[in-house]
Amino acid sequence: MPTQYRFCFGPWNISPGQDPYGPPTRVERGFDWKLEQLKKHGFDAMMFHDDDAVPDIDSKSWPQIQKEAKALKKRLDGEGIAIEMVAPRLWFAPETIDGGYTSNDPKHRRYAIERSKRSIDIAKLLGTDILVLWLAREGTYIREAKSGRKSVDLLVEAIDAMLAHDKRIRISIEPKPNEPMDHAYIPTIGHALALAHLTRDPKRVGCLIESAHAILAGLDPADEIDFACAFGKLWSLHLNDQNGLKYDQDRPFGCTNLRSAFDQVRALERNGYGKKGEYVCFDVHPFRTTKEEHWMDHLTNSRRTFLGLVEKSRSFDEKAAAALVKNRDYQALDQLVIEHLLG
Ligand code: XUL
Ligand code: MN
Repeated sequence: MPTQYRFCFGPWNISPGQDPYGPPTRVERGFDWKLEQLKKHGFDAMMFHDDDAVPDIDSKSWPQIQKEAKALKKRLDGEGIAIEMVAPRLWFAPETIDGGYTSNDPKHRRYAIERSKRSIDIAKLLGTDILVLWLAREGTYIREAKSGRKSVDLLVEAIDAMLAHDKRIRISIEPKPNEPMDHAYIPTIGHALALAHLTRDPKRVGCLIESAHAILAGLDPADEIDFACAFGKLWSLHLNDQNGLKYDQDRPFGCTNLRSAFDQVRALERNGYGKKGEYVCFDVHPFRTTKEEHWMDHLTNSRRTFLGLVEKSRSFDEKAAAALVKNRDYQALDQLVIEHLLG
């Protein structure tokens, strides 16, 4: 049976256009409007940072957080929208200035672990068993500032604390090689899955692949997908695109390299991604120039491109391709792919 894909994005993906050099170019909209857009455009699920679900989380008591999380769950249930994952935002608070789990300050490491446990409690209330860890500041600006060896131990210690906190939670590590750090400690899927094997329950530690993050690591996102799936560990996905080794661009899926997008879709198809209920999430942002009336186009276009490439993947002449592989005629194979994509 062909997979019926289900689609997801986060509230941060309807962003107002600020960058480090200039202010927003669209008036920031509230959560209600974003949820309305998600529904109106036929997406199935939303992903949340802990403070997307419960704003100003650090200033609130647990009973208050619980009340707001339950209200959010009721509301999304009423709208028929699933919650895909929760991710602790461990890069904004003053306590995470030098990293969360790998901070040199033990008080700050405790903060990061406590906040992660709280995110797990929120995930439970929201009905998802996936906690995503984008390890934003777990790295260094200069390498002498931290010990790489100690940092691995600290990451394992933190993940172990999370696994012990809730027997059902699954942790999806989202690797990224740089930005905001010069060098991150967990830059690739290989690193994430190796780290999983040092934890107390490797079965519950998997990964999330973001196309742009793989490209920033100089890797082919389709290979990262195949690698993660070989371990049965691809539990979530952030499709987007990236124009080379620059800042993290979060461009619409297929925007820069349509052929790479085709290869990613093909990898997802051959591994049956989505058949166990996994969602296809787009971690994309609108171009800064986008007008308010076009504010959802980066998301709907990414889905349209994805579905177009699913068709391209299913109609690819696999027999002809196999014959060319057998004959080691990769020149003709290359052209077969190009002409298939040209249509
Ligand atoms: C950062 C990134 C994040 C994570 C969620 O580059 O991709 O949005 O996906 O914390
Ligand atoms: Mn992401």
